[in-house]
Amino acid sequence: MSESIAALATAPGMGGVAVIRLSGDTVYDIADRLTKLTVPPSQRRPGTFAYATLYDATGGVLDDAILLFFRAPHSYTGEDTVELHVHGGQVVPQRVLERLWELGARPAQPGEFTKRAFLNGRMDLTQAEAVADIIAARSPRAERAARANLQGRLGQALVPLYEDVLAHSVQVEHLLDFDEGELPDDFFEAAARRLKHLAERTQALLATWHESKLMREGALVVLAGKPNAGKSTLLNLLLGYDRAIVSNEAGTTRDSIEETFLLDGIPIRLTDTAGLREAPGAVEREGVLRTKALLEQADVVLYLTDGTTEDPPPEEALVIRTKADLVPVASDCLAISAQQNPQHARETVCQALRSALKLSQGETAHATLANERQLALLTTADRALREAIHAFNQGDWGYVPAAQRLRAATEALGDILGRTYADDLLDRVFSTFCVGK
Ligand SMILES: Nc1nc2c(ncn2[C@@H]2O[C@H](COP(=O)(O)OP(=O)(O)OP(=O)(O)O)[C@@H](O)[C@H]2O)c(=O)[nH]1
Ligand SMILES: [Mg+2]
Repeated sequence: MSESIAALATAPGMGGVAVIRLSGDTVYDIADRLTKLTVPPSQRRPGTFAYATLYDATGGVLDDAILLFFRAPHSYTGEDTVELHVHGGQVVPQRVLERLWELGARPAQPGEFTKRAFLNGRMDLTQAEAVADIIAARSPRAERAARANLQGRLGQALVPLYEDVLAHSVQVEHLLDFDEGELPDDFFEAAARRLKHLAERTQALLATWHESKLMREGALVVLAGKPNAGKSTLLNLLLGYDRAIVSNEAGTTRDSIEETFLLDGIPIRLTDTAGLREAPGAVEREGVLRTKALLEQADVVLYLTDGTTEDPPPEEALVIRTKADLVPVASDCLAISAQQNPQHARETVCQALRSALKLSQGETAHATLANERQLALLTTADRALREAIHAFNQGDWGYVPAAQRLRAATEALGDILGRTYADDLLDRVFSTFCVGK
């Protein structure tokens, strides 16, 4: 028995149409009682729709709506599903939902429709997570990566890996029953060699995390330097509009300013700061303190210097010489003139950022890890594989620990896909979803 659940699937608020999704065993009884159609919903063919008036308990009209009919297992959740397209706004969707509670449905938990899709075998756990990622995507590139995972790209990389590790694990368990004398001479060496290939595959997948994380969380890029170095000018240039005040007065920017722009689909949180100096006033001094705190958090510090002062840049900062039109520049440094050649300045800085952030050129065509859960489990699997290799390299007395590490690796890989799961894992995964998805 699967309780019937309902929720608003569209964003609440003003809108032409609101979609209410209803899924579970009793949705056709509910839909029959909600409408007075001559051919009631329960008699309709799946994949069709009907225009219907919806009624409250006293026979009063709630709304007129379009109803879409789905039958298990051919629906998103894999259960009987009715979708109601009602008028949007503050009142109608709420009243229709209240009527559905009267008729026996209950409010869906966040992500519960997708959780049911997973439990009914409509998708693996990486695909379920990809649904939330599509909704959360902040750039078209992040959306494309999530869509690829929804279509199963990560699963397609993981399933064969899981099955190969499982096959090794089963084989090793089986051989535990034998005497060492009965094993082929090079057995341990050969096993270690085969596992090494598997570990290479886990490591290749682990390496996709860097870019994936940047795609979802973006990078913090801090513009720092002495007052008047041209930080705010560069911020405006990169954003493409005049966000910060620019003036030849030193100490113009006092509070930090953060705005986001997309670089190859990666959200760059660009932060302009108060120029670093022994500030004369209390406000500017506070600004300088904030700048110093930001330098600690930055993924990349762009340290701007206009060549008029000798100022040692902070460690690991990317130094950019500004105002190249005014003061001659040594040929070996990264130099820009935002005033004379803004196009070139912008491209130079973007190129420097690409290499500092180690962004690969072009679209990601391979499977990528999508979140910390997947990363933690794959790291566990990778470590277990390497420990198994190490154990095999110890010869026969490493045999039992190797078998145990292979079991651990299999389990971790299976957990990523949701082959095995505990309820609290599912709660954690789906609680981050929107209600109605
Ligand atoms: N000639 C020339 N002047 C520039 C260039 N870039 C910036 N400036 C000028 O330098 C002055 C300072 O620029 P800002 O961008 O305000 O400098 P800042 O680093 O933000 O300064 P503070 O906010 O005071 O720390 C302004 O008068 C700009 O017009 C450039 O490439 N060439
Ligand atoms: Mg400034």
